[in-house]
Amino acid sequence: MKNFFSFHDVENINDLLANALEIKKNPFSQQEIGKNKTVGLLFFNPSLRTRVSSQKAAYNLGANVWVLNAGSDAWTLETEDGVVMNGDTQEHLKDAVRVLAKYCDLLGVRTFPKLQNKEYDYNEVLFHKILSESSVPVVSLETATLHPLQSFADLITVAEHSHFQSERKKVKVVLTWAPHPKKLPQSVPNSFAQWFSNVDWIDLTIVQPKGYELNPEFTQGAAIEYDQDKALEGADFVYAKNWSSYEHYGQILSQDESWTITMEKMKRTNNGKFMHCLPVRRNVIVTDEVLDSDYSLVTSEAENRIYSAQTVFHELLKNS
Ligand code: SN0
Repeated sequence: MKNFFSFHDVENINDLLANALEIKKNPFSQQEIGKNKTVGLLFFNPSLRTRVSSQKAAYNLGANVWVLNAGSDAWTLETEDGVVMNGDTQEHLKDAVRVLAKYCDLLGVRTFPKLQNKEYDYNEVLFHKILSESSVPVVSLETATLHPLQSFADLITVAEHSHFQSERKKVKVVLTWAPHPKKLPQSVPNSFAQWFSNVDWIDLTIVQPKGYELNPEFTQGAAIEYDQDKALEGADFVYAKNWSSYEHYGQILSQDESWTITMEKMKRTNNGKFMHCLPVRRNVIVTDEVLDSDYSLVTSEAENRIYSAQTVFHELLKNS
């Protein structure tokens, strides 16, 4: 692994998962890996779990950490090349990244999509500019189209709550669209689909209203449904998430409350568990009753963000 941007950077998912479960059992056993090393975390967008779990992951490895919120506590960065910078932007992204890479051995970066130009977002222009200027490995802390550390944490969580190894039976995971008042990225569901459709002990179903189909590049191998009640039948895990339309790019096409996950809907499942990456809009995506019940794994997923980050940082720092 040279950088960490998507599932394609993982050589063997079952090995990476086994490493994460091992690291979780013994999180402080590899402190020599991070000795005299620094992890830099650069945020262009807000964060709660990603920021703190990445810090914790680095500390567990014995590394130092700095965090910079480029959106609020740094110079306003210019991202376009070749511009005459006589306006509001104060420093070019190129210069900032070249310098920041000198201050760390690993650079984590968060960049959200603007949801205005599909091509710009799906070409991951900002992330690639950062990658090309960084002299150290770069880890995605969520980009315009993917959120791989979240998907990896979700996979750790599903593995911990599955009996797949003993029963040799596939686990049914349902990714369902749910309503939301704002237009949100497709990063979390794209990434979830990419990871979960590539794991041989998982059967993934994706259910959404018409017009909310994700980019097929990420959903290959998953069953695609439009009837939520039907999709939930027999589910072992229900992963709810809102996303804006990919086809009608960035638009909200529906706010249909009948897609909110309720206890009644959870009862259709195979005693299934509820999952969401957080932050969650309570009683919009899912009811309080489900979130506060034993069905909910959301806090465990967030806890596992430490171990997904630590496993990936470990892979990248061990060679640096
Ligand atoms: C982000 C998203 O990609 O959907 C981050 C998820 C890890 N979520 C939000 O932006 C939610 C914001 C809101 O208004 O609820």
